[in-house]
Amino acid sequence: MNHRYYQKRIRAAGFRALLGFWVLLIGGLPSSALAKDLAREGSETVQVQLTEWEIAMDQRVLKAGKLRFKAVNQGRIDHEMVVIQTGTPAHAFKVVAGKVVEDAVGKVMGEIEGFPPGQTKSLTLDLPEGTYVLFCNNLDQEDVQGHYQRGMRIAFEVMPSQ
Ligand SMILES: [Cu+2]
Repeated sequence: MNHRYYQKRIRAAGFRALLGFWVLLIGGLPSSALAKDLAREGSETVQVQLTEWEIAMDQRVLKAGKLRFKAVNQGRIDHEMVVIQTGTPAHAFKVVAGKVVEDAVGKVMGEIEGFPPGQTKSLTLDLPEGTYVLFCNNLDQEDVQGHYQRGMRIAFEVMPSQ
């Protein structure tokens, strides 16, 4: 009787160890997936900082392909981020009533709609070789000058991926 009791205890312990192994294995999966994601992010992410009245990028010569623009609003008011492919210099865009006429300037590749201070938004774009401008086209109520005119614009270049 005593002997059978210990056999049961041993089997239960073995089962618990096996269960623990599976919990570890399954629990370990998301973190390795996250690590892979972080590694991928590191090679393709462009950091963008939006403030009054300036836009900064951590890299301005990029490689063609999928690029993740991670924009942080470090200002005190809402800002947006528009990416346009254009041959026009960043300061020379056509502006009507405080706003850039986007279609007249080049090809809009994508945008992050206006978002509040303190927030971070991401946008992934598949960009071909070319010259680009990243800008904010917000115009505050009852203001004559838009954010673009106040300086929220920056040029960057996309090189062939070779
Ligand atoms: Cu802005």
